[in-house]
Amino acid sequence: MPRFSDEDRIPGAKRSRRGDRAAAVGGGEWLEVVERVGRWVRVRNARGELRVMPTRGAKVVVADRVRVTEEVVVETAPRSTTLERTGETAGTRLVVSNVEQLVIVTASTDPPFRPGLVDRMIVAALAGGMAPMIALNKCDTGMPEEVLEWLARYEALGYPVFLVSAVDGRGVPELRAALVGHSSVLLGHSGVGKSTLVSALVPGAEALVGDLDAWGRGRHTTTAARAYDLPEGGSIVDVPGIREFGVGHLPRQELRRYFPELVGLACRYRDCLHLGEEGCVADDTINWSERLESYRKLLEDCI
Ligand SMILES: Nc1nc2c(ncn2[C@@H]2O[C@H](COP(=O)(O)OP(=O)(O)O)[C@@H](O)[C@H]2O)c(=O)[nH]1
Ligand SMILES: [Mg+2]
Ligand SMILES: [Zn+2]
Repeated sequence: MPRFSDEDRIPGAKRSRRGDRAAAVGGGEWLEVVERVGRWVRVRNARGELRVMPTRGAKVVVADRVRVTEEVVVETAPRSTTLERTGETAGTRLVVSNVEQLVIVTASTDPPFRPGLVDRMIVAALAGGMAPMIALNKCDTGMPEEVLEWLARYEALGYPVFLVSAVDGRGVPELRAALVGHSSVLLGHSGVGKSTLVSALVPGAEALVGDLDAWGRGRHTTTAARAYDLPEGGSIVDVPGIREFGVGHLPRQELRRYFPELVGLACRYRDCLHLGEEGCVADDTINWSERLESYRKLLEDCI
């Protein structure tokens, strides 16, 4: 059994009137899921008070708004955005809901920068209704020219790029400015520094990480997705290191929509999949060949 008290609060928790209004509609209480570990969720009411309850089979993720009667989740509010991933072992999973921005956290060498993974995360963000942005963390350990070139290309596509260090603090004010007033999720390979960044952005977040022990999980590892309030307003969700991040749940005809450079190409056929079909101009038009390769590789897994 998790041990949490009602005094358990997220630093800077803001009162939201949304919950009060909605509860009047369905009966029971509308609560916001701020953390999920296995079959348990930590929820928050409109006054910022936290408590823990079992999901009892309800499919809920962090940032869901749920209606609860007698400590049972009976309804999940429609989601404004969804972040889904497909893995070979786990199938398609919902990672988090209702967040506006997806911050793709990367490092240049530890772990290495992987443009293919960045491409998949951009696709997942756009497909789920989120705005993607990229943070290169660990800039205190160097910024290889090759990685900066990749990032400049992503920036040219319209995705904001932040060069940060969670350790020496560089770039953190700029990143913070992009997060304030919005809900965001940090996503990236394990070890890129997501949890360290959360600590740099949210004073007191570190203290909260240790209490995962209460769920019977190990210390120092992020085993749960968890939402934190920014002191200046807005929230960020830290999710566990994700090993498999596929977008194979997307339909083949839909994938090209999430590659802006493929939209509006003058191919002969309007439903051209840009695989080099007759009259396809993708190879002649796209000068960033790795992105085209990325698209084609992802298309193989699409349904
Ligand atoms: N040099 C350096 N190390 C960092 C930085 N951010 C995180 N780290 C280190 O990288 C390791 C992984 O960080 P963590 O936050 O657990 O990564 P996560 O798995 O993405 O949550 C830890 O040893 C951190 O101390 C940074 O900006 N610079
Ligand atoms: Mg972590
Ligand atoms: Zn084409």
